[in-house]
Amino acid sequence: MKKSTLPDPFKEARQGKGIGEMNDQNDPVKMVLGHKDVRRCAHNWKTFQSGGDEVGRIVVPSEVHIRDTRQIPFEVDPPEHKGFRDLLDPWFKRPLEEAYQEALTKIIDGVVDEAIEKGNLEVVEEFSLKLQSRALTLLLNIPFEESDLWISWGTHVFRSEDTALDGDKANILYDYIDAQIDKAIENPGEDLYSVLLGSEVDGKKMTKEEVKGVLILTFAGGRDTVINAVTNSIAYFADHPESLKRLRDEPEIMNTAIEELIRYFSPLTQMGRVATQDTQVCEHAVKAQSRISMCWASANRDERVFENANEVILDRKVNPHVAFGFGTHNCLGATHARQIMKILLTTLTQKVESMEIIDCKENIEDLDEFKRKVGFDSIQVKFNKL
Ligand code: HEM
Ligand code: EMZ
Repeated sequence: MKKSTLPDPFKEARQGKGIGEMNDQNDPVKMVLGHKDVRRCAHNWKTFQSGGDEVGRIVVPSEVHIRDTRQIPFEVDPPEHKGFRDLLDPWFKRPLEEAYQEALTKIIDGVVDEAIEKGNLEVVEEFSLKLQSRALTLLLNIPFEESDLWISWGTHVFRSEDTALDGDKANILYDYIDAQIDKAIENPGEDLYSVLLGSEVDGKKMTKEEVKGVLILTFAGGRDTVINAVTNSIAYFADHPESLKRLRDEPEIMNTAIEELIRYFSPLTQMGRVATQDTQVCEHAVKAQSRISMCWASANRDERVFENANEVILDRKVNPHVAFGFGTHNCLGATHARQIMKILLTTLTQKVESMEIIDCKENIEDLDEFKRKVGFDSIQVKFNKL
C-alpha cells in the first residue's frame, strides 16, 4: 500500500447496519455512515441540533470540559444562525478577490521555495503549519508577523502530544483572543475583530463573547483541517508523480482535481448533533438529548454514490462530496481552503519535478469501532526542483 493511501475503515458497517457506535467520554455517539443518511441528518436541523445547552458537545471528541464560549455560527441553529451567517459570508468570500490571491500566492511561493532550498524537510511542522498560519493572516486581515506566534502553538489549539483535550492549551488561545478583542476596541482597524465588533446582527451589536466565538472557530476549525489537506496533498503527489505531471499538462482539470482530493482526504472525519426528540437513524433508535454524528469521511466513500470510491480520480465528473459538510452549516472557510489548494498545486506543478517520502508517522484517529487514518503526525519529504 502506498504511504499516501487513506483506507476506508467504515465500509462493512456502512453496508451493514449503516451506523457505528463510539463511546466518547461516556457520552456515546451514533455515527451515521451512509451518504444519503448523512445528508438527511445535516438537513434536519430541527431534530438534530448544533446549539443546545451544552457548549462544545457536538464536537467529537466533545469539548464540553475545555470550552464555555459558543462557537459562532457553528453552534447556533436556524433561525438565529442566518443573521450571523449573512454577516460572515461576504468576509469569508474575500479569497475570491485578486489581491487576496496574489498575497496568498506570495505566501505559498515562500514555503515551497524554502522546501526546495532545504531539499528535505518535515512537512507537517515546517510546511503545512507555516502555510496554514500565514494564510490565516489574510483571512483575518492581520499583519503577516502575527503568524509566528500561531505557528508556535503547534498543529492543534486544543490537543497536545500527551492529551487529546488540553484545557491549558485551549486557555492560551482564549486569553490571546480576549486580548486581541480589547486591542481592537481601543484601536479599531480593518481586521476581522474590529469589523465584527462594529457590526450588528438582527439589529443588535455583536457582543465581545460572540466575537470571541467566531474567532475561536476560525482558529480551531480551519487549522488541522487545512494542515491535513496540505500534508496529504504533498504525500499524494510524492506517491503519484504521474498525477503531478498531469496537472502540469492539463491545468483545466485543477478544480475537479481539488474537489476529488478533498473528498478522498475528508480532513474533518465527523461532526455531531444533539437529538431534540426520540427519533431514528437507519432504523436505529436515537433518544432525545443523545448524540449522533455525521461521518463525512464515510459518506465520501459510499459506493452507492461514488464509483471506485477508494480511488483518486482527478477528473471525476460528478462529485457530490460532503467533506465541507452539507446544508445550513456548510463550511464557511471552504473558499479560503480551496484557494490554498489551488495555489499550492499550481505552484508545485511550476516549481517541483517530484517529491519522495523518506519517512512518516501516520495520524490514526481512534473512533472505538473504527481506526481512521486522517493524515500524518510527521512526514519527512525530499523536494526535487523542476
Ligand atoms: C464548517 C470542513 C476549513 C471554518 C465546516 C463543516 C465541515 C468543515 C465538514 C460542517 C460542520 C457541521 O456541519 O457541523 C472543513 C474542511 C476544511 C475546512 C475539510 C479544509 C479543507 C475551514 C477553514 C475555516 C473553516 C479554513 C476558517 C478559517 C468553518 C466554519 C464552519 C465550518 C466557521 C461553520 C459554518 C456554520 O456553522 O455556518 N467545515 N473546513 N473551515 N468551517 Fe470548515
Ligand atoms: C470546531 C470544529 C469546527 C472544534 C467545523 O468544525 O473543528 C475542530 O477542530 C475544533 O476542535 O472546536 O471548531
